[in-house]
Amino acid sequence: MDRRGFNRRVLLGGAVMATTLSLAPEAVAEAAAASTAALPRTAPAGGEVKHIRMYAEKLPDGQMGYGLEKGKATIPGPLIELIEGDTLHIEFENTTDVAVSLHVHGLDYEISSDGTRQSRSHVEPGETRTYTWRTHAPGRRKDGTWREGSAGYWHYHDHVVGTDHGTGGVRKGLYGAVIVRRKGDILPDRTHTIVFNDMLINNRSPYTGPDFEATVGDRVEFVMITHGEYYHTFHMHGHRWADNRTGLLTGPDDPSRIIDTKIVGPGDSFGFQVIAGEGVGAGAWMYHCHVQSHSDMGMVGMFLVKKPDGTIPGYNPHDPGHKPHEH
Ligand SMILES: [Cu+2]
Repeated sequence: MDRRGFNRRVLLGGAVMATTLSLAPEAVAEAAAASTAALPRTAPAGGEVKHIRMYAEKLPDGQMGYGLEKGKATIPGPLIELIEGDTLHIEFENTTDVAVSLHVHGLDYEISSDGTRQSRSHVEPGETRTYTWRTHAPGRRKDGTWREGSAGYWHYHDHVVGTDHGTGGVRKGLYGAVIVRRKGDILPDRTHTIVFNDMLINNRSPYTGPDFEATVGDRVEFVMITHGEYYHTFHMHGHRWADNRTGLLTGPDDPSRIIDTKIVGPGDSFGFQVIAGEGVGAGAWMYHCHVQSHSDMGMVGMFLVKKPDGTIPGYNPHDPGHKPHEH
């Protein structure tokens, strides 16, 4: 925990204790318990200039991926996290034998970082190009109107493999998640990326997950992206979220709808955080596309929420329970 988070926690803890004196005994006990619970960490102010290297690679199975190190490309590509005000320079090397690119949604970039053939911002085989992504905090324009900030659950993908829209690159796995946070946003314990790409999840074979592990009480964040030809309904069992920028309610008066399904289409992205097993406990909680024929064809994975002792009630890892069953 950073010093800022620690100070905040101490101050809030003290405030809670001070106000408990005039409350009923059960309220005092509850407040005391709350004061000992760790408050979530929050995003600090942005404004940093960051540099990373990124590679586009062909994978042994014929798919393609982005990676931060040579030989370590993954599908989805690396999760990129920024805070409003940050700038990211990506020195991008194409190790493949076809032209590739990096095109991002939601962030600020000049046309030279568009990642398209049409703007000559793609990268030929063996070549390197620096893409620059900028972000900004919300604020008032000179004309008095309000300008949104960059914060959101966004994504990047190839825009040139196969066609001038990157249809071949996206199909083969050239995509990944970008999170831009706002100062003060709650930080998760970990983040997972789920991509519905045509009828597959993260380009894996049907019925092979991906599965994600957590322990009851963990604050887990999901970024959900859709690519390909189809519309889907993302659904997670046992957990809900707010249909807003962060997936979290900002307070008792936040009017955001609480949902556990979301209709998604190609190019979409959203994200949310859950407290693993909150109110429902440990379990092998399915997430899947809720279009029935899609889930039946294997668009399903598991959110494996363990008890503190590491066990998951009713779950046998050798029988994952999400393989097709005949009835
Ligand atoms: Cu679907």
